[in-house]
Amino acid sequence: MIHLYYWPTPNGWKVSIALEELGLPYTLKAVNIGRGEQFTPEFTRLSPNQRMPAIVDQAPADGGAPLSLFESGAILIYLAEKSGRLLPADLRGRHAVLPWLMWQMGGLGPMLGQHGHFRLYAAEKIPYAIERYERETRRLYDVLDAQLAQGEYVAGDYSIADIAIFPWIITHKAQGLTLDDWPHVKRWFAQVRERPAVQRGTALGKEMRKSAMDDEARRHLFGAAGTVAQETRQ
Ligand SMILES: N[C@@H](CCC(=O)N[C@@H](CS)C(=O)NCC(=O)O)C(=O)O
Repeated sequence: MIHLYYWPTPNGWKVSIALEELGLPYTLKAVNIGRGEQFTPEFTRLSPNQRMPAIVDQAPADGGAPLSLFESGAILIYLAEKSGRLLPADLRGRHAVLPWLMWQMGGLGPMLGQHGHFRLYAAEKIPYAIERYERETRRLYDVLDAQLAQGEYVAGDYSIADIAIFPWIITHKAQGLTLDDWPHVKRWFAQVRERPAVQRGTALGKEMRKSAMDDEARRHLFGAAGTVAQETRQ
């Protein structure tokens, strides 16, 4: 059994989708990031970066003590290796997938995260920041579109690279983008969205997400600066 520390956001969906795809049994442990549960001492022991997702595998393959992991990319590799699926074992297949996983972790996720923040959530709308991250977001979509022009999935067969990237593409409307600008991404997105495991993974905990971005959530997620700016605006 795997304990999944989770809140329904793109980084959380990567792991819920992978668990559903792999059919691994798991128990949901909600981490309400809008209420600061990522900062508790118990959760910090599992995820020193105080971000979800995290997992604890109660039955790791070596038969040893429960194994805990943070960082969604590392978790995806672990789950793929545990089940021998979604990450090819051969040298070339494996190292076709891993660069795209790292591209998502180091580029697509952080840049879209910043774009979304400055566009939607920042109390002060700073044109320079919005334009800078929108330019980078569009460049990354161009890169993904060029890659998907060459094959059905991101790197060979459907893999943890697709699973890492897909949840961030879900956010395209909130990012003010239309997939019509990237036809190969649009085709791939529609295809991946049809997968039953993807639908189950992204539906996990949907009801928990009802609470809006209120002042308390802003304080936990954006810190004192966000709160001060918000209060000044009122
Ligand atoms: N690189 C990390 C990023 C995780 C991350 O940023 N999670 C966000 C939600 S999508 C979070 O926990 N935010 C809480 C906060 O900002 O305090 C990963 O991929 O696991």
